[in-house]
Amino acid sequence: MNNINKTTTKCCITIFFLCLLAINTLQAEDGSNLWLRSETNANATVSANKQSAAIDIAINELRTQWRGAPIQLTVSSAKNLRYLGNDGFMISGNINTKITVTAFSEQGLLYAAYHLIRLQAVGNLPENIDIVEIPKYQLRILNHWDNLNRSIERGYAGKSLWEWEKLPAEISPRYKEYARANASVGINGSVLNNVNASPQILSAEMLEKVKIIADEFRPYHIKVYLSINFSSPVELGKLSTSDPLDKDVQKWWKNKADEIYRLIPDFGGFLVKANSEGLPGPQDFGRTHLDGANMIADALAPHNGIVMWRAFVYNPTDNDRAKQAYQEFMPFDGQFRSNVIIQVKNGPVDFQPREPFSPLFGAMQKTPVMPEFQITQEYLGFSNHLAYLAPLFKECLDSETYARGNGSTVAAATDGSLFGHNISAIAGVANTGDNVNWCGHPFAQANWYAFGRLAWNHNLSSENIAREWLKQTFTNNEEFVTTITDLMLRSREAVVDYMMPLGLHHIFAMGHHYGPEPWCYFPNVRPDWLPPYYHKADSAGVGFDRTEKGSNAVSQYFSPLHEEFNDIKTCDERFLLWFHHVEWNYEMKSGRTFWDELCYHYQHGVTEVRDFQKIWDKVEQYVDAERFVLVQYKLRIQSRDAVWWKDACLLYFQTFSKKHIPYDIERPIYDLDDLMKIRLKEPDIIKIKN
Ligand code: BDP
Repeated sequence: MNNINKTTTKCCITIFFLCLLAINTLQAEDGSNLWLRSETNANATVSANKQSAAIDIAINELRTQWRGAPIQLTVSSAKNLRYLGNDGFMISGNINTKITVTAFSEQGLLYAAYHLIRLQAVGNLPENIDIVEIPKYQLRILNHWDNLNRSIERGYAGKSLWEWEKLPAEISPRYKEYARANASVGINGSVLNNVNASPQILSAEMLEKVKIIADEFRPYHIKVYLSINFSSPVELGKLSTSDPLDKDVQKWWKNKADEIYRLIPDFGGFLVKANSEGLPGPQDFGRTHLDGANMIADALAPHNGIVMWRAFVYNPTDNDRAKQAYQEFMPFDGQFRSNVIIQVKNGPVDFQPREPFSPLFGAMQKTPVMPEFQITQEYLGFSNHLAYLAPLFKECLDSETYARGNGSTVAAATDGSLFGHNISAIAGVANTGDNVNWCGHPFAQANWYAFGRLAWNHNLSSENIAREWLKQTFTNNEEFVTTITDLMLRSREAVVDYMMPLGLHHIFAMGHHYGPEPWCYFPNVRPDWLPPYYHKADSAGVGFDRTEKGSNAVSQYFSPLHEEFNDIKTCDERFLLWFHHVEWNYEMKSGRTFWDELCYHYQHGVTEVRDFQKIWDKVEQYVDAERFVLVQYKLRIQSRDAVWWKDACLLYFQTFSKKHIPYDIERPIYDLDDLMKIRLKEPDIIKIKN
């Protein structure tokens, strides 16, 4: 570029930013403060009956942000407060005269402080307060799929927050900021490393580093957990086997647990992915998941640690992948040690934009089971697409399992209320990274927030969570909040529509899972890793027959769901292709043929995102320029991607249906042949799109 051009360019850029400033006088925000943006000059009067690191935090948060009557914090071990559990609290009083906060444990005071600050920030404080809050799940845990080299499996917001290379000497200020953000929404645990775990995480050197992070988190009552690799005794301990029934192996795990607890006395426990997707596990030695889980549980039991054993297991057999977790785990129900909890993904396959709930929820009754959600949007457009996930989480939690008749929702089956287990837990695969705004997309922060809020109270509505998040993260302006809440509530359904409507699933491009590749086929790849396994399109129709005549996955659900899903006439159309191979001409409830309905769903997804762009542009006056432009930019990507998805899927399925796309639907703008040539690698997507 010559100099004149350079100067002109510079001038243009300056004028552009001046214009932006003139249009938008709100101070630019980089999103680093998340939803914790209250002014900190309140100078409130706050006192407590005890002193501790956690109580100091509670006092400091209130002192700097609370604008109301003096607050007295009381922690008391009185018997009549036991029902509050470790995390619950009571708040009473009048916001103009005096407020009393009481808890059984210090962390209750911490959560109460954040509760009060939130109520104030969203304008929901009644004059007279009388609140009792007890979280629904005891353990509310983030799972980080972070590798030791700081890459993040399925992470779309930069590198891992854990700076292993600098630890233990240098301590990033973000450890505390992260802990604070979690505590503010009630999250109380973090699994620091990837479920595809390196054995090295348990080395003495790494444990010294983990200890530092645990120390940073402790005042915020975030417990640290680690994912372990089942063959650590061989890989790290140089034993000749990792057989769970071998005495030396058992001893190795006991010693390892002792070593960890010497460093981290409140260590939470282990998360285990075993015999899944090529990882080692007890079955390598002819043992079972039960043998493996109980052996690890015995090592942790003396320290009150727990084992979260994942049910995400499947093998390339003739058997329907969606049935395998249930088949593997149900026979062991009731035989696990009391400190084992089975961690089950929300759906039977894998974090798809929509799945029915996993039939293990409700079916496993004698063993505690915890739901695992994915907050990071591996299958929902990464950090490029705006998809508010509270509706997805709630769709699962509110699903009726019929395990004990009406009222046996997934939430009730897992929060301890239905089956009375001693441990209850819920996990979300984190979407955080070292990006300045933590999550990549400004709206992805809402999913972290929503996970925490629902883990605390799954009865909260998606709408209220969105409203409170928006008010704290952007502005209290009612027009903004109402308009964008509506957009958020529509956003996940829009993604389902332009990616995989009507029960379609796993038709993603191989590997990165970003774009569409329903045609993807390699002769040497496991069939259950390829889209045709899931959509089974042919000239007759499309969809996976899981009815009694097909794989019979419907039989894993209680009556009346079993029968409802089994019958194409009664099956919820949102799950139609999940359970049925549907003929192209099948008549849908709308009166349209199935093919037409499919086309309209894809179109609807595209139309929705275009509408989101318009809506966002209209609220420009309420948003600072930095975040406004970023969201606007990401919505453009999302719009283009939605058309890409629609064209790819409709053109591909059309090769089977041989039907025309209804004429009132936008014509494809891409050629199938060209779309089939796209080969994105994960780093490319991040580079191109960010
Ligand atoms: C799949 C992800 C893979 C994870 C796996 C899991 O593609 O990266 O390792 O889930 O949950 O969805 O273990």
